[in-house]
Amino acid sequence: MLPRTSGQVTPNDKPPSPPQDTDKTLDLQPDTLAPGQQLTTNQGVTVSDDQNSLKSHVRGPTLLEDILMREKITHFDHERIPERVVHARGTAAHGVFQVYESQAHLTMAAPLQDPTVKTPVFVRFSTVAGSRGSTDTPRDVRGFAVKFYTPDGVWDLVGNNMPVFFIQDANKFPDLIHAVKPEPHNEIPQAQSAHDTFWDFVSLTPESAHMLMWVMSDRALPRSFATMEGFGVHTFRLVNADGVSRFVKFHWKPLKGVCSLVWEEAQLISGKDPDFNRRDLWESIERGDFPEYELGLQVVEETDEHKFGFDLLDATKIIPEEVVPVVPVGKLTLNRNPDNFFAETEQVAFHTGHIIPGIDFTNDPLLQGRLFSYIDTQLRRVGPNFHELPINRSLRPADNNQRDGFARMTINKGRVSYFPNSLGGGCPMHSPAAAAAFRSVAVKEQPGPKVRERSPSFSDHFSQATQFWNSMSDWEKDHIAAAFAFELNQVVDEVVRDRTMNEILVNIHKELAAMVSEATGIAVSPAGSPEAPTPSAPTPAGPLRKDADKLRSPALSMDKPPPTIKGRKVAVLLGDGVDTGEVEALLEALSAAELVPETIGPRAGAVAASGGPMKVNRAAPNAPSVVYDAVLVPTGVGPALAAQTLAQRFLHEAWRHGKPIAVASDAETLLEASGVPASSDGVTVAEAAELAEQLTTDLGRHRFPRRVSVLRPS
Ligand code: HDE
Repeated sequence: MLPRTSGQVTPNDKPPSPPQDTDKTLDLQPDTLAPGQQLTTNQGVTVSDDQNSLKSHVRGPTLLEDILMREKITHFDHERIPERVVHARGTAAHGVFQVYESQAHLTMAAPLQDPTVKTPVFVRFSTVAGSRGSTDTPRDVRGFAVKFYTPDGVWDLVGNNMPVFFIQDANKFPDLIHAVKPEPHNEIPQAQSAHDTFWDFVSLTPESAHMLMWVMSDRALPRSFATMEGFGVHTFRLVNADGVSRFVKFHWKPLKGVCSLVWEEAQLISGKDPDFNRRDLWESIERGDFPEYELGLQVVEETDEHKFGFDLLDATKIIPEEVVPVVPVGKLTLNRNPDNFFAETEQVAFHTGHIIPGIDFTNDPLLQGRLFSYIDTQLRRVGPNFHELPINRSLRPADNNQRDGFARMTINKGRVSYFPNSLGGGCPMHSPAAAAAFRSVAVKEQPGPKVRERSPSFSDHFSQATQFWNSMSDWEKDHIAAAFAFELNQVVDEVVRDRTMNEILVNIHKELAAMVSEATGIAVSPAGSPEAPTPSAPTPAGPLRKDADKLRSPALSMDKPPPTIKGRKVAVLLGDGVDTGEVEALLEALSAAELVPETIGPRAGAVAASGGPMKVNRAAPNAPSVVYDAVLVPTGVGPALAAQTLAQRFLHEAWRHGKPIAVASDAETLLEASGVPASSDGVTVAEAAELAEQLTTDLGRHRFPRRVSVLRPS
């Protein structure tokens, strides 16, 4: 290891929660500091008084001499680093990755070799558009960035929860982001695409049609980071020890299945608990319910590169799973929360260019631009020695002739900082023969003139958007159409609204266009969709694919029951008069089903139960229904709650958002008062003994999304 000059830090005496020592955890320990007994300055001098500044007399002015106050306040003044220009809002966790079987036939990548090896990882999830302090649940793409600390160096797989992107060429990224971020004159709206500039840009950019379908679907509203997929998006390469290269798409499949919120719920959560996803991740790890994902590979032989009808280098396209199956090769487990948000989550620096032997790039022009952008942003945001920060540093010590720069920590010995040299014995020397050295795949590039052009193989912008629509269930289509309608109804400019309808939506599907037209009042032009390329678009679409209407990929639909409901939160509404035995049995049954029940009382503290005071977890005004997955009302509280507007709203919202509801027979009046039809799917009125079981069964469906028409709100 390189010598660490860690100043005043002492080994962390607080065990990580839960104890999970990976090589990276051990590597972080010398830099991890638990609070000590005595307050010191940054120079290690003991502080006598940290509450009062130094003054000329007791009511006099503060003295410039006050080194203690000046050190404290100037450090405070410099506490912030620039937030990420995109993906500013995020949260992260430590974990491990373990391959099921060696993939040496495909790749030399260290984490994919030995099933007995656990590779430490740090994973950061994020939203894209909002600032660092924005809410967790806007309609947005989620980042899914994984840093693998391998013996061959750091590998970053910087992906999203959607497998495609808005644009095909990195040169357009600043335009896309300027369009989606708050508008520059008034910095409104925060963390939303529902405004004129975003729709102006995308309606002029038909290549974004496929991505728009993903963003307008409930995929943009994950229930939990543990219930969303991850994708490397671009086609990468896997390279084996013989130098054979194959194309690959990386997938993360959550073992809890893919589950989302519904839009109205997501909006309410933004106010009630803006840290909803962050809290969920933190709490689930603290209680030992570790989020797990399988790494899946879609591998394509080089000889098959051109057999798909679209270009593998085009990041607006998926390879449907039905065409090339996603093969699960290993498991990622997130098992430890960071000790310090800033030092770890904020300072972690991902870069698509951080790869290791066994992985390589393709010519995807979006990926090529990212290779430039990420290192550039880290230099600006964290500084030239970002790689030395504990969270970023490689387990394999960096050893080269790069020197100096702000906040350099490594103390490089000797007089030699160049290569070749003889004064340093030629060290550190490069390794032309070492098997583990990184070498770019010797791809044969086609000769030709330099051009600023898009390949014609990138011009089919609508077929896969149509395929997405075709693959949805009825309620998913409703939610997508309602999302487009919501966004377009926030757009003021009539030209932008009309162009989105008549140059984008009608080309995706006439049914979608009709549904959005009905909800927005934007007329579908009688001329129909333009078969010719859009004249106003800088990257016009090619001719529409004639068989697009037949394309389907069932894997795209979220209309599937999740494989497990472990960790779902159940609200148990209590009040004075509940039966102690009944409530205890219910809570036990819910916990036995691996659910997380929380009792809610009319006030903090306890309710008067039959067996004496019964403590509640939360008070009703602090416990909105939107942060729970299901509701249970035991015997004895329904009649009193029926008269309370807070309780009525709780039940009604849970019902509107499709959540399972189970109430004791005496709570039917509460359902009535709340406007919840007792006959709805997923609503149970039963004897207490049956409530927990029925609720558990219904949670197996996640939600009952057909209860309310989101296109025609009641
Ligand atoms: Fe990023 N992106 N991106 N991006 N991206 C950043 O890097 C960029 C793109 C993604 O948790 C920035 O450290 C360009 C696609 C994630 O720290 C920046 C282009 C995908 C994260 C940047 C893209 C992503 C970022 C801002 C178009 C999915 C958060 C701060 C060519 C495959 C990582 C930073 C974290 C962050 C540039 C498009 C994923 C500026 C130029 C496509 C998950 O470098």
